Amino acid sequence: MSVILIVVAVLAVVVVLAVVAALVVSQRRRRLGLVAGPPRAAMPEVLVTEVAQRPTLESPSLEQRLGSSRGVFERLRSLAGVGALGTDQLDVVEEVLLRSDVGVATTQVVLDELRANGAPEGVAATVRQVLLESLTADRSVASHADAGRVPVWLFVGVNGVGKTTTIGKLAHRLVSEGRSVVLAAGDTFRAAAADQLEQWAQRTGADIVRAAAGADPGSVVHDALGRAAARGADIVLADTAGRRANSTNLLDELSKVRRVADRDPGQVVETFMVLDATTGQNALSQAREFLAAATVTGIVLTKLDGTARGGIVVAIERELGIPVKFVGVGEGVEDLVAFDPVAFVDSLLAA
Ligand SMILES: Nc1nc2c(ncn2[C@@H]2O[C@H](COP(=O)(O)OP(=O)(O)O)[C@@H](O)[C@H]2O)c(=O)[nH]1
Ligand SMILES: [Mg+2]
Repeated sequence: MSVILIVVAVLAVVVVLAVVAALVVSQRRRRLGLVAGPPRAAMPEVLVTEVAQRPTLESPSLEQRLGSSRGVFERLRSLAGVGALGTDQLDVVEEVLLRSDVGVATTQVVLDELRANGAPEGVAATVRQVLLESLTADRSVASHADAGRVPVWLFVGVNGVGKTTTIGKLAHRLVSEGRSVVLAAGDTFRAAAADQLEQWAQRTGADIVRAAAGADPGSVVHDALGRAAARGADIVLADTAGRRANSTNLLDELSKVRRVADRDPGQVVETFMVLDATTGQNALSQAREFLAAATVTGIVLTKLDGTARGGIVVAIERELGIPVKFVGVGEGVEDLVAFDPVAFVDSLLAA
């Protein structure tokens, strides 16, 4: 019995000594920085909440993309609802609308409405209603041709507005819907233009027909149609040059490309004029030049993310009488949206 007690006592002493030795060693290592210190204190609750509210990695909302334009409307959003507006308030409305580039005509309609009926539900609600009433065009996009023909979307517009990028984004959209797409590198002004389109083809899985710099753009489009017909492709997206020695040459060239694209087996079902929203009212004068040469069926307004003057959408549609069908809101492949007036107007005006 006593032997057992002695053994237990010895074991106990050994265990205690081992624990003490371990503690001493670990203290020393910690002092030497060999082991991580105790876990940091938990974040204060306020910080943790902030972290949880940080934007996710998903693509930003339209409201975020149009943040600069939305900022211009801030003063207008804060005007409360009243039966009749004072001169100061009407001045604010006028200034905001003109700064946003919706144009003089639409601004006048809003002011007339506010003078006549006040703003019982708030100034933003009245502006929303007037803007929506002026954005009623048919925005449907044709993607089918007559039997046996290949539908063509033709893209025109001056250099740098975003034609090639828009074609890339649309190719991505069409390919992900399961369509087979052929890109025609009709901007033969510089080799880099076809290289840029080729990168989009590789990125999106679209097919591409290109030729050397200086080649006839009509023949590139012709070859693309031949390829599309032979392979039973669903659609051809044709890029064009945005510059020539002079604008008469450019417009002549576009008419020629269009004639080729519309000849059997091709059929032009949409001609998109691409305009850069950051050029504001200049986009309108550019557009008028192109309208003379091409039968434009829709506008793609790019770079709305890069301007505070997003109201230009309203002015362009009103002045040109051509529907805005897509808007560009960034440089990424997903950054093109079908233009939806309600989503657009709400992203500027909703509280
Ligand atoms: N921020 C922004 N940049 C754009 C948008 N669309 C095109 N871009 C940029 O505008 C520049 C010119 O585009 P590009 O497609 O080469 O124009 P093109 O000369 O008309 O073919 C490029 O740097 C594009 O990334 C857009 O919606 N938002
Ligand atoms: Mg280009």
